[in-house]
Amino acid sequence: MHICRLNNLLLCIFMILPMTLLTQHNTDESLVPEYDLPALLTDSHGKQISEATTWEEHRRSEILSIFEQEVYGIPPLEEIAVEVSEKVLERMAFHGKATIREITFTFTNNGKRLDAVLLLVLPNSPDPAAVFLGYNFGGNHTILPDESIQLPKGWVLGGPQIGAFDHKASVVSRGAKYSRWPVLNMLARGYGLATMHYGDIDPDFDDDFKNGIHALFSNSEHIKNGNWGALATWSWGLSKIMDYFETNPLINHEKITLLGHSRLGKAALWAGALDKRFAIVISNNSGCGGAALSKRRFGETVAAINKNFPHWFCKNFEKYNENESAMPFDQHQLLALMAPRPLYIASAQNDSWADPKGEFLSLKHASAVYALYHPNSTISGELPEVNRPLIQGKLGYHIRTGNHDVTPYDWEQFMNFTDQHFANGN
Ligand code: GTR
Repeated sequence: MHICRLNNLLLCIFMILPMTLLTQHNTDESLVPEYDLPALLTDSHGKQISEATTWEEHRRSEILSIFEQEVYGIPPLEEIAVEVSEKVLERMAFHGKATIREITFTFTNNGKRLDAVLLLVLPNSPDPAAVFLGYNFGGNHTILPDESIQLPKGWVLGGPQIGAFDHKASVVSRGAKYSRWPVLNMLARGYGLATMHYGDIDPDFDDDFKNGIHALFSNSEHIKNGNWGALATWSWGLSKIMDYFETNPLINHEKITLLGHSRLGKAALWAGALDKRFAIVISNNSGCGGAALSKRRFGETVAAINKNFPHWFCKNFEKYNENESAMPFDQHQLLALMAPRPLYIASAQNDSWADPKGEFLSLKHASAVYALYHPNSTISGELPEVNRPLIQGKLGYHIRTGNHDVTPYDWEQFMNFTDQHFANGN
């Protein structure tokens, strides 16, 4: 079998494994419990919100702080030093179409240091480029076969399935994930790509909030107590990358599309909620703790995600294990925090663990906030048919055939959506 196909097969098994280990999860629509979604447009004093200004000045921050307190955790207030160094790897990549660079971010604090490497592919054009930004799972070297791209020096997601042995990256996986990052198509449409290995910011295992960027905040009681989970650190890293974009004249920092798949889709949504500089936000198969409504208890539940990944969220989120009905929030409110910026949610038909219908309903309910800005962004129908993208004003959704993954089909829709919004001036 071809090595990439073998990799993909094993990767699917690896991703699916946690689900099969959990016996009690529902994927039967008729067993979804009755649930009440917390109101989006009624504030904590029972006041109705009917204008975009009141949403923005008042209700939005109420919801944001619920998610900080109860789900992802409060970011540290302490500012840490960041130094950025750029290295050109290739000026005439893709037959002269693009330049490939590595940007190293060096974070220092409390005598500790962390390096994180961004791979940046920009079109060779005189105009500042619009850029897709997203974390990758296996290392920057998995995106392109180019031998000058360095391997992550630290922890990577384990397993021979992604060419990583003992949580160390290896050359075996160079270029193995190109299908998830169709750089040539992006360049053909004038876009650049910026991607970083997520483990550079925070390794994805439970070590009691000591490793990665957490270590640089080790004087903070707040961090030590587990109040800033890994998803929030990854989101924090995305904002640091955005700070850098603002200093680079080759990048049009007003045209950054932030996207993420699965756990990295959850991180992208939280980053998009906290940081309004991201012009467009895209979530691919982000599921529980991402786009999907938790109260449906379909596929992955709050208890399951906290059990398998105790380091992802803040400690308060555990209050809702087997107790979703007590949640004073749900994920439609997270999606609404992107308003009025364009937002695209993508699901996959076989990805019941991520609850495609719950992802769609979440977007549909969030559209009530978008409607305060643009009435044509209201979503009122049912789950669209597979492979029939729904574009409604600033909102987009598709459910495609196939498994939990990012495919060329997904990218085609993401680029169409981004083209449309950037051409319209946003
Ligand atoms: C699964 C996890 C999901 C999703 C996925 C991924 O094991 O249960 O929430 O995030 O991993 O990131 O691929």
